[in-house]
Amino acid sequence: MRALICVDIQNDFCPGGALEVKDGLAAAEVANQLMDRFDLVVATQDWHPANHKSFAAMHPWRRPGDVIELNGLEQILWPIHCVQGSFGAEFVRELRTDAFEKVFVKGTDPEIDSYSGFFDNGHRKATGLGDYLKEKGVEEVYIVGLALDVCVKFTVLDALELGFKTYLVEDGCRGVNLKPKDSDRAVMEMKEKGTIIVTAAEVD
Ligand code: VGL
Ligand code: ZN
Repeated sequence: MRALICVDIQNDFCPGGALEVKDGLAAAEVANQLMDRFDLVVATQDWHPANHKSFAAMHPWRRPGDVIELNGLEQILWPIHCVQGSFGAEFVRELRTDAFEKVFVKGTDPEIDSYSGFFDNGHRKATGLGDYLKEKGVEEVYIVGLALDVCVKFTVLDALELGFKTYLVEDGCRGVNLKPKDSDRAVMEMKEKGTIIVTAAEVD
């Protein structure tokens, strides 16, 4: 049993959004193409309360891109994005959301960020995605979405740690690249840790 995990393909991560990723809509296109090849399709959704402490605006004098310590963890500060119920938090219109068997929200606790679709950044709480996939008998996961160097990367690394055979569909991802080479570095790290890097055309 194999599953496709669509990570954070939301308006705020696409061009025009609050935390836009260059060519982000390409992730929706590739995800749509792949869905029919999978037994199970799930999604993650970045879903922050308006007072989430990953937002630079919650900290006097701080700017997006600054790094602070938040409850014992290093935290990059972001623009306000993916606020629960807002347009920016919705999946992009192009995405075939009807194919999602289940959606897992993350980043709901204002005190801790959650890049991975499986756990928060402190590995304190699970979203339920890991148990859900195991209950369904999933052994292999294919991951697409946004942003390659943030939430996709951490979702991939947790999938490996949970024992899934993990594939990154590289052309179905785009990165934020706060630093120019972040996406390249992220792919290298995922590969070194055992991720199989494929293109959508290689998924049968
Ligand atoms: C993400 C930064 C903050 C992502 C989410 O989905 O990659 N990045 N929140
Ligand atoms: Zn976020």
